[in-house]
Amino acid sequence: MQYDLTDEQRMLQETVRKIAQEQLLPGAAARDAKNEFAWDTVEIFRENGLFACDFKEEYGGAEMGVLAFCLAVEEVAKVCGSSAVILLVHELGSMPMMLAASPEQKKKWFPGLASGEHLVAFGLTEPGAGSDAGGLRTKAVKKGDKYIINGTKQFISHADVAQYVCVAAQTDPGKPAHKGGLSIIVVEKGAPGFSIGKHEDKMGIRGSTTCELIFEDCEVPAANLLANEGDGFHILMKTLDFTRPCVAAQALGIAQGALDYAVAYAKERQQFGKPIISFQGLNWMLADMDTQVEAARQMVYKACAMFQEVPKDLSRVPKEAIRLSAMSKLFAAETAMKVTTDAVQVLGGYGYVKEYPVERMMRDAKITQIYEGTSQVQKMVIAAGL
Ligand code: COS
Repeated sequence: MQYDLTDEQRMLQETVRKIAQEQLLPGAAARDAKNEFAWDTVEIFRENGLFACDFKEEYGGAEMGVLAFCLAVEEVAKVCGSSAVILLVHELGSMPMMLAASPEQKKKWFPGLASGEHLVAFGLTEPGAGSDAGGLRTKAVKKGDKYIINGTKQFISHADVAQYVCVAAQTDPGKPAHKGGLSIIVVEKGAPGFSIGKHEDKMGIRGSTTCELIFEDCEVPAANLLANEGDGFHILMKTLDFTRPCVAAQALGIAQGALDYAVAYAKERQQFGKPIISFQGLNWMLADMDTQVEAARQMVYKACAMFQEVPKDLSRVPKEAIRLSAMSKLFAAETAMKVTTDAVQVLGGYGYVKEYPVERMMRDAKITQIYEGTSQVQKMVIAAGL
């Protein structure tokens, strides 16, 4: 396992940094204020081939791996947390397919996903099942060559704009979730009986939509089942193991963006006749922020390096990789919240108003402690490995 960046990864990092600074930064505040899905970001990602990063070349992907993908997420998140979510959800929604779809299914779904023509969402959470992933109640019953799905999903990012949603459902309610009770079925936009319910009005990442999904006798071809009936819980857990470092990369980017802004501000802002960065109380705070961000980066890159290859047998994902995935998400998310809060403090009154970006960054950081497993769930995963 190696996590020094290759020349190819550094080139991608520099390219995405330029795209983020020149094309995403100018609209970041407006995306937050508008509170609508950021199609302008999708266009920029499509034009620059960023959705392709982690797809295999045979499907039109760039096959650069999850570390490269996370470098892109980090650069985007430095300037716009909402735009970073658009990349993240694409990876999260595609991951069950990457891990468990058949070659025929991949051939059908991946070219449109790699180009970004189609978007995809991940349908796990329900009103009664968030941290308790196995407690979901949506049901899918096989009838002939179709599944009939009934239930409600909640807090699903981008399901309103996605072509596909990977939906987790009970296919054998008599069995516990992790012993064959759940399956993952790909529901396509426009499937009869599938509709979008309420849209959430969120604290942060407001350029990304989050909504409720309603399935009322929704009919889906049985051919859209991933792997075998009953494999669902395992696919879900593996998906989250693979994608938590990506959320960690978003948290890392938000934290670095806030730190950079706070340092630049502290050099300019004069009080008591000198720049505030010359006061030890403040520059020690910046030193702590810098140290935390760098520690988060090392964890995120190391976790990503462990997930560069998808093993053919998913039960062989090393325990060490699961541990690092959860640790990187936990540490980077906690760092993002701490560093953005401190960045607001460095800017004082200016930090508390919307004219300056650290206020938005602090709101955007909060979700990284919650989605794809709360910080408390990451501790459960880490503790389970001890
Ligand atoms: N990899 C492989 N196996 C795993 C696993 C993983 N990451 N996590 C759990 N398992 C296995 C366990 O080893 C256990 O198997 P055995 O019964 O054979 O020992 C089985 O799955 C059940 O494990 P456990 O009893 O710990 O499951 P729980 O449902 O109680 O909780 C957590 C597991 C909390 C880790 C899981 O439910 C989780 O990740 N929840 C958070 C979900 C989430 O992120 N939600 C956010 C929405 S998605 S945006």
